[in-house]
Amino acid sequence: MFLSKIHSIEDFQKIAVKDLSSLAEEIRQRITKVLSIKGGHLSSNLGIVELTIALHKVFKSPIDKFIFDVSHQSYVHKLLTGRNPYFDTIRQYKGLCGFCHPKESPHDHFFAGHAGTALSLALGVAKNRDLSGRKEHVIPILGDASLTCGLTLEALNNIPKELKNLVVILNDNEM
Ligand SMILES: Cc1ncc(C[n+]2csc(CCOP(=O)(O)OP(=O)(O)O)c2C)c(N)n1
Repeated sequence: MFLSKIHSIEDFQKIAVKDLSSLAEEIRQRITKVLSIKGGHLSSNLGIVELTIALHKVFKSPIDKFIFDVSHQSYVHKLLTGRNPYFDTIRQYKGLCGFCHPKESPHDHFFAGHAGTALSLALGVAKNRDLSGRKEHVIPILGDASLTCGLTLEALNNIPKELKNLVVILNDNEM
């Protein structure tokens, strides 16, 4: 059992690469079990398990900043950043939020919920980083639906003019 030992991102970082597929399976079971009772965005989260694990292995949250579009697909991120013990409170009164929420964790940088905001947000955050002389990564994580939003297309136009470095993750599941 790996998931029950994760109380912080540091606990996750200690897990060996060879054990990450077992962790992914535990995460899928946890999400399926809790959401079968509480409801929520099931398929979006089942579809981003390995990707979120990989992102948290490669980048160093919360210094590096993940910005999830909508953030309906952030449940795996919540489980990896110390919120597994409370995960069954998700979307309940006084429980975990169904989206990213800065009051919930230093790993959540914005309270979103609307589609199409992440790329534009990331542009602003990365510009602030550059103007402040910092070097951390800002990583927007988008679904393909985000590319139907004007705000995203506007950000795509502006990013090459404004930034030298931005890693953008597009999770294209054709849904
Ligand atoms: C402005 C706005 N319109 C509609 C919604 C409802 N909504 C929630 S998730 C979603 C689509 C998400 O698709 P995608 O970004 O491709 O991610 P996936 O769930 O497929 O991984 C929509 C339309 C929303 N959150 N915001």
